[in-house]
Amino acid sequence: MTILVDKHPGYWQITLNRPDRLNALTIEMGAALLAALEEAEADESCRALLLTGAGRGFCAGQDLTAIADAGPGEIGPLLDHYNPVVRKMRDLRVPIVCAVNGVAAGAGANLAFAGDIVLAGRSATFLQAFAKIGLIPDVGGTWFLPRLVGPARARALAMLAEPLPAETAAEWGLIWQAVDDAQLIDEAHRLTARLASQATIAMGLVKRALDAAEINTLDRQLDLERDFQDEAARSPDFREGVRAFLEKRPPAFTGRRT
Ligand code: T3D
Repeated sequence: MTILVDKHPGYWQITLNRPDRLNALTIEMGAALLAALEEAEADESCRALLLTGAGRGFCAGQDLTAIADAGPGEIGPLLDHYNPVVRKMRDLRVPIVCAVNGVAAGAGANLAFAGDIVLAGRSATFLQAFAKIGLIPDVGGTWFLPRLVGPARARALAMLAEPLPAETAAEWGLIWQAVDDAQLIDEAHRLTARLASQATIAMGLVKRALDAAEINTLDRQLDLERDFQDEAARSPDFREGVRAFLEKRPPAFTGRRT
C-alpha cells in the first residue's frame, strides 16, 4: 500500500509508504492520499492529521521512473492528480501537522508546505529539485515559497535547487520547528493530539482566514473576520471555552457544530 492510515484517538496519521523510492509520488499514491484526506474529513471523530513518510525520507517528489518517457503535453496533465491533494489539504476542516523525517524534494517539499504546521528532523533537508531536471516548482511551490520566505529566497531556492537544512528552514520561517531526529515523531504526535483537542471549527476557520488573507485587502479581510468569528462563536466550543475560563479549568472542546 502506497499510503498507510493509522487511527489514533482524535486524529489520524497518514504515512507516505514507498520507502525504497524515498516515498516518491505516483498517480496511484496521489489518489490514495486524496481518498485518505476525504475519508478523514468525513469522520467527525478525526480532528487533526499527521502526515509523515516511511523510512529515511519524507517524499522525493514525482517518481521520475514513471515520467522518464513522457512525451510533449504529458507532464502538465499529471499535475491534475496531485493538485487536488494540495487543494484538499488547504481546505480541510482540520489542521494538518507534517513531520518531515528526511529529505523532502520537489513536489514532496511542496506537499509538506501545504500542511498547517511543519516539523522537521534536524537531518532533514528541503530541496526544490525541479531546476535540476528542467522543470519549475509545482504542487503549490511557486505560491508557498515567496509567501513563506519572501521573493529573494524563493527565487534562489527555485533556481539553485540547493538542499536547505531543516534548521535554516526553521530560521527562515519556511517551517515551524526543527527538532532532534529521535524526537520528531513523538513531538509530532504530541502536537497533533494537542490540535485534535482544540476547538476544531475555529481551527478550520483559521486555515481559511489565513489563506484568504493572501489575496484580500484589509477591508475585505476585516469583513471576513467578522463573518468567521460569528460562525466560530455559534459553536458549543466557544461557550465551553468561555465557561472554562471563568471556572478556572481547562476547556473540554468537542469539535462539534451543535
Ligand atoms: O507533472 C508532473 O508529474 C511533473 C511533476 C514534477 C514534480 C516533481 O516533484 S519534479 C522533482 C522530482 N524529484 C526529484 O528530482 C528528486 C530526485 N531525487 C533526488 O534528487 C535524490 O534522490 C534525493 C536528493 C531526494 C535524495 O538523495 P539520496 O542520495 O539521499 O538518495 P538516493 O540514493 O538518490 O535515492 C534513494 C533511492 O530512491 C534511489 O533508488 P536506488 O538507486 O536505491 O534503486 C533513487 O533512485 C530513488 N529515488 C529518489 N528520488 C526518486 C527516486 N526514484 C524515483 N523518483 C524519484 N523522484
